[in-house]
Amino acid sequence: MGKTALISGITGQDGSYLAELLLAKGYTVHGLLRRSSSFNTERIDHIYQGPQHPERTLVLHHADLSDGVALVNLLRETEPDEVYNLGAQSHVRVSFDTPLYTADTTGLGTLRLLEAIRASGVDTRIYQASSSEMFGSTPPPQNEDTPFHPRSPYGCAKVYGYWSTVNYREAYGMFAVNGILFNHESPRRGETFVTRKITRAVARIGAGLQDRLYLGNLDAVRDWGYAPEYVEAMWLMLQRDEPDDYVVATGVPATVRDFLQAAFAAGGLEWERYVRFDPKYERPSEVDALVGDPAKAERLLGWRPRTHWRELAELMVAADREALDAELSGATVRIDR
Ligand code: NAP
Ligand code: F7E
Repeated sequence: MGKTALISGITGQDGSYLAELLLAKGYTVHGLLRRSSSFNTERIDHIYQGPQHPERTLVLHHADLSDGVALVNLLRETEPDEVYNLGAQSHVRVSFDTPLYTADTTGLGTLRLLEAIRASGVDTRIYQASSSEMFGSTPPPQNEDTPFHPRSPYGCAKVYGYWSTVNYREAYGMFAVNGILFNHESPRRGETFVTRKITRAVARIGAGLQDRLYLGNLDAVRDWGYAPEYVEAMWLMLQRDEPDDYVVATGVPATVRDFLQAAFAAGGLEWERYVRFDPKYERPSEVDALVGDPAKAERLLGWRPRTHWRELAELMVAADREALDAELSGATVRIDR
């Protein structure tokens, strides 16, 4: 019998790659689907199996991290071996506009899921999607021992989720782990995160559909990796004998300006001609520099980053150009990247 997993956030960037990975490993995958007035399954449509599918290994269930009872029912119904909590209001700038909602979904949502595991009596392991945003203003390099100093409602909510996860491990002996992941991107990255906003603009400017790109702080330093590689680390953490917390990062710094320059160059464009500053995209308190030290994950999980920011910029520009060409010619846009 293959294993069973439950993923919150399966419709997001990471959830879609993780679902692919687990299906390839022979898992039955259950995904938590938020009710939306329009379709929100674009990232997983290529692996979707309808209710009439004879041997379904991917099943979606309407539920929400704000509804603790629904989580208990879902756990009882699916009896997963592994739970991956990837669901969150994950946009840092937006968290300043919706701080209470972000705290409820991203922070308390984690506690609801942990408590739902206890209440359901299901024997399972849980992965919590913790974030480098928890380090905030503590200078790099950041590792598992670096003190947290979050700089946004999102970062504060993730710190709450982190410590709740540690507490359930210590208090109840739960196999609960935190993956402290640094920024990771892909052609499936949400369109309002800075990397995708840039690579999508390169494709649109190249096609004559856009002539300006408005951005905020170009001096911020980030450690950008490739999302499909990062979901492998999530899975590896749940295969260990003992639960623990791990930083997942490339260790290679770049500024937003570096990424911008590389992406526009990949599109044969000079960024200075098109990019303008708009303070709207600045944060009330910024995280200046995040650069991770993945030594522990390398040593104990055997995980290593393979793709770095410049290559990432190039592959994301290529994917956005391909998707736009397909869209303009009326062909189906590929999502299986
Ligand atoms: P994402 O693309 O924004 O996906 C977030 C997912 O959460 C979506 O499936 C979304 O559903 C779901 N969601 C939002 N609110 C929910 C709620 N109330 N109940 C249930 N599900 C809800 O994020 P991602 O980049 O894949 O990141 C995955 C996780 O890792 C998140 O927790 C994020 O905070 C964390 N993280 C991300 C990074 C990164 O660089 N990508 C780094 C560190 C940590 P809809 O599709 O319906 O909106
Ligand atoms: O911003 C700057 C911005 O929104 C990166 C999430 O996945 O990673 C992500 O959070 C940097 C910041 O990602 C624009 O000020 C400039 O310094 O792409 P971002 P993030 O805030 O680092 C962490 C690890 C997570 O956990 C989060 O879930 O880019 N920046 N101009 C801009 N950012 C955006 N979004 N838009 C701009 O126009």
